[in-house]
Amino acid sequence: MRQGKIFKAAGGFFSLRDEEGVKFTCRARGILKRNRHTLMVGDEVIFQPVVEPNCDSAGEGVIEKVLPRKNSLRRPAVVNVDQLAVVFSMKNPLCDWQLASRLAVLAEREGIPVFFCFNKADLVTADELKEIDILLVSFPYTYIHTSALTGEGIAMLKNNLACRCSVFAGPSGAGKSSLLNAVQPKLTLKTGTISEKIGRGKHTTRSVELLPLDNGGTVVDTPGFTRLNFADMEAGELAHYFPEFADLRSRCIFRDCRHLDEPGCAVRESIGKSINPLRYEHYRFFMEELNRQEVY
Ligand SMILES: Nc1nc2c(ncn2[C@@H]2O[C@H](COP(=O)(O)OP(=O)(O)OP(=O)(O)O)[C@@H](O)[C@H]2O)c(=O)[nH]1
Ligand SMILES: [Zn+2]
Repeated sequence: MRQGKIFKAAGGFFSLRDEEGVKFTCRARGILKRNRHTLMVGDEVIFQPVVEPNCDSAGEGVIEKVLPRKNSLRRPAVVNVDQLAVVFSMKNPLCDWQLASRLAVLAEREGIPVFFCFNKADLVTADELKEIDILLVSFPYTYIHTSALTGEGIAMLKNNLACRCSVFAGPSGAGKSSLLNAVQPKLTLKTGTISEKIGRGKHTTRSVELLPLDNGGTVVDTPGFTRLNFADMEAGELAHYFPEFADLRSRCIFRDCRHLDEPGCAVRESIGKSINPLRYEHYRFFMEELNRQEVY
């Protein structure tokens, strides 16, 4: 028996790398299927090699057991994620700050650390950059400026990705694939606008795959999106996913304060101080959305 990690799943076959990085193509043992245990990209598994690999082809094997997961993302469907790299562009397209908060909430819910990557730094003036930074500083997350075009920030980004599994997410056209190509040119991911990608006859949706970096990290590039919903989240959970509320929540007069219109709300009293008004606006917007979800 050997241990491996699934890096790709398609049509009932799972591609995995063992601890030495050797590739195997495996099927799942029947019992796993009967128990409806869905194997996912990122799963650590115990497998039995059946055919050893040679220089032309991967080995073959059977997956016997799945090890416990530390977290799981729904979109993209990946498990055991170490961090979420949220990529936005400073311009073309402009940053959708609400979408940035939304992605952060979804990651917080899974306990996945987030960092922001603000790309296309080459397209903004010094004044525009200053405005972006004022907003960024109020987000309780680390961030870097990058340009896939000039190489700014790429070394720092690469350092950030070493020895862990990072999922890249963000709107279409922000430059996720371009950044990953800049980090490791041999990845040769497709880049361009959606119409360019379609025009070249390429698929815009890619299957989820863990891509290995030469610094020991793995990355998952995901197709861009513009809308994401909170699925099965309850309104009462939301405040827990705004880390800047953490120290304040216990100071609200009402224990079940939802930080909306209740008197003596420490969160609301901190708006404009430790809480950025825009972040609070996102909180209110998401609360309304979750309350609507609960009614229907
Ligand atoms: N000026 C400039 N253009 C960039 C930069 N990074 C990417 N681009 C361009 O932006 C467009 C979109 O880049 P992609 O890397 O395909 O964006 P993506 O986020 O992977 O997009 P999807 O695959 O649709 O989600 C391409 O035309 C890139 O050449 C950058 O740092 N500066
Ligand atoms: Zn409150």
